Amino acid sequence: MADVYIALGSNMDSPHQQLDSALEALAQHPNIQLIAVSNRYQTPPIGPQQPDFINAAAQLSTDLSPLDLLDALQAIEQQQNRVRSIHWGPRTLDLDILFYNDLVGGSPVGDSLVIESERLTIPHPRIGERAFVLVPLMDLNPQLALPSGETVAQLLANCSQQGIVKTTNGED
Ligand code: A4P
Ligand code: MG
Repeated sequence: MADVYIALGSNMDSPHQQLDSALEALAQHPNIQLIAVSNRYQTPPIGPQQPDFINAAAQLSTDLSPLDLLDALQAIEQQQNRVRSIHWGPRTLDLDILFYNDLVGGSPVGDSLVIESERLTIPHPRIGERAFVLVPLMDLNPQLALPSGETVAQLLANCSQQGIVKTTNGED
């Protein structure tokens, strides 16, 4: 089994509903258990000019390999009409794997797996510089660490949180 943290983001077509549907799809997946979900945050866009995002993070337990989990997340993105066009541009749903920690008998084996393959980089390469990822992760586990040893809490202390606002998952 693995203890996994993912990022959820949307800035098109009712972002809160996009996150609701994604979380429902994750919870219903036979190989995925949804352990915890962070607060949701409205965040200014990084990249081209576009609407603000709604971002959140979730902790999952799964027996899927990292690549099988990526397939599962991309299938959920596809179900929700994700169209890949502009790099870093607007999207109905983005699901990224942040950390993937192997567990044996329920206990952590160590820090996150480190993977650098064509389809997958874990930990996600831009965690350290993105408050829209770190702020939701803080809700779940401030002690998660990059291979450098820097924790989510330490990384966030060096990041601007300007414009990030906690929201309720009500109206868009
Ligand atoms: N890929 C490699 N590693 C991973 C991983 N750990 N998790 C590959 C998921 N996918 C991973 O992703 C492109 C390819 O990355 C995938 O096919 C997979 O094989 P994508 O989702 O199709 O493309 P993308 O999301 O446009 O690119 P990327 O680089 O993932 O963008 P980011 O870094 O996720 O940025 N501003 C705010 N405020 N909030 C946001 O959520 N998001 C982005 C997207 C830009 N600005 C934002 C936000
Ligand atoms: Mg992505």
